[in-house]
Amino acid sequence: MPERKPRGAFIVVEGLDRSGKSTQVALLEQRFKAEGRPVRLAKFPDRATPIGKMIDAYLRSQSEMDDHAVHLLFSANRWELAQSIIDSLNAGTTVICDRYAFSGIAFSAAKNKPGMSYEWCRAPDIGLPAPDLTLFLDVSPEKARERGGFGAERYENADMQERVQHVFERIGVEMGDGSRWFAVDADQEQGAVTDELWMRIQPHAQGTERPIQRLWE
Ligand code: NYM
Ligand code: MG
Repeated sequence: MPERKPRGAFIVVEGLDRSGKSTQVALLEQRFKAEGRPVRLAKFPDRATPIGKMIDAYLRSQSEMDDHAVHLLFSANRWELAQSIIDSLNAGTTVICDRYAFSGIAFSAAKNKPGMSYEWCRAPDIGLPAPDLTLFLDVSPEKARERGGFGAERYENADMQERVQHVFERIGVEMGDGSRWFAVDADQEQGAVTDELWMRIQPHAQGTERPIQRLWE
C-alpha cells in the first residue's frame, strides 16, 4: 500500500497592531526553509485581490464603508483564498498565516456597533478551514508604544487596540484547553519570542494525518 503523506499544518499568528506578527512570521518561514520543509506564508487581509483592494482603501481612509459591509469583505477575502490554503495543506505544505478570522471578530466587535455582536461577527467565517494552532502575540500597550507607536491606518489608536485586546482575550478563553490557542508574551526580545513560537510549532512541523477542521467546530 502506498504510504499516505501527512498534510501540512495550518498555523495562524494573531495579535494587535505592533505586536511583531509580521516579523515573527518571516522568521518562522526561515526556520522551516532552513530545515528543508515546504512552507507558505499567507496574510489577511490579502490586499492584492479586488476585495483586498477595497479593504485597503477603507483601512487607509480613502473610502468610507458601512461597518457591516467591511466586516463581510474581510470574511470574503478569507473565503476567496480558502481553497488555495486547503490545496497547499493537502500538498503537504505548512501554511503560516499572519492574521485570520480571529482578527475579523476582534476588530469588528471592538467597534461596539449596534447589531454587530460577537456572535454576528463570528458567523460569516463559519466553515472556513480551521487552524491547527493559533499563536497570539500578547503585547503590552507600553511595549507597543515603545515600538514606535501606531501607523496612520484605521483602528491604529490606543483606545481601539485596548478594546480589540479584550475581544482577543474572550476568544482565547473560548478556544479552551490551550492545545490550539496559545498566548505568547510578545514583550520579550525578538529572539525569545521566535524560540517560544517555534517550541509550540514543532509538534506540528511534520504535518498531521488529522482531517482539516472547519471553523467553529
Ligand atoms: N483586520 C484584519 C480586521 O479588521 N479584520 C480582519 O478580518 C483582518 C484580517 O486590518 N488593523 C484589521 C487589523 C489591522 C488591519 O491588518 C490591517 P495588517 O495586518 O496591519 O495589514
Ligand atoms: Mg497593521
